[in-house]
Amino acid sequence: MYTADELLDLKLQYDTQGFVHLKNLLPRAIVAHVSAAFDAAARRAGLNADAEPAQGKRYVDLPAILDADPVFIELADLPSLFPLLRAVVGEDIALNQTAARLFYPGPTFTSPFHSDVADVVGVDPSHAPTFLAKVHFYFEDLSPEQGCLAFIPGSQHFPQKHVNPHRATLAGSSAVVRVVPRAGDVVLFNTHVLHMAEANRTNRVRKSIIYTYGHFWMKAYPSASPADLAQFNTNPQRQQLFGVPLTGVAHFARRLDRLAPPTAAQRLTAGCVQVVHRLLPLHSLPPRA
Ligand SMILES: O=C(O)CCC(=O)C(=O)O
Repeated sequence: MYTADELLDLKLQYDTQGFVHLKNLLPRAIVAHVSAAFDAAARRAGLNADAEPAQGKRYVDLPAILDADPVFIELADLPSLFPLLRAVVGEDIALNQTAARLFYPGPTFTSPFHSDVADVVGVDPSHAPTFLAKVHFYFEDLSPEQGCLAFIPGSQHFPQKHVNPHRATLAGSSAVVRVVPRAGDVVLFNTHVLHMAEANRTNRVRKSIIYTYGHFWMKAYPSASPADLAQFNTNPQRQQLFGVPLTGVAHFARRLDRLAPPTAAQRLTAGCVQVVHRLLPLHSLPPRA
């Protein structure tokens, strides 16, 4: 667990550099459990995680990983990581997407240094540092040539097209930082910082778990919630994280620091507002001054 000062430092690093490499963050038992559950899920999907590439595919994301094993639910709000996630995303944090990925030996499948959100409409991600954060969890040591992440630190602040990602010599630039993770490490980054996965030049598949966090009011991918949402009935933090709506609480008002369930009066008011909206068509409302 990080102290309050360490959390402030990590958030400062995230805000300035756009990413943080959190070494040895996952407890050993979790690393072993994730590794076994990942391989079991791969086998169920008909893949041998340690075998040759699937025909023509550079990478495979295992389906419905949150249903595959309870450990993948645990990863979503791991006590050693979650306070930092809350700090960098905000109290309305919710899971937006998950992936359990096998990246086979060969060239990269990602675009050269890119932002995930450069084309989003209505938000300027260079001025929205809390918009979306991504976590790559590693449960095996990677070698430097095994499809590691590379970043251009601070580039999340740049205007569009400030960097030409196709410049042939960019990969060798002194501005580029590569992260070589070991089992138990986590890499957290702002999805707008310029980043990419490099080629996997080894003969071993790269395995990772990738969770993206946004805000409760955002539309999440189906991969961000397990099939059984009733399992969170007594856990309001997870209800928020996995996108369970609550009667009487607006999507824009969900906050981890306001987890108390709505009072009977709030539920009644919300119900009345809905009834009034249904009964009164828009044109019957008095015109605005
Ligand atoms: O390393 C990967 O699997 C993908 C890297 C990437 O571009 C991303 O996570 O957005």
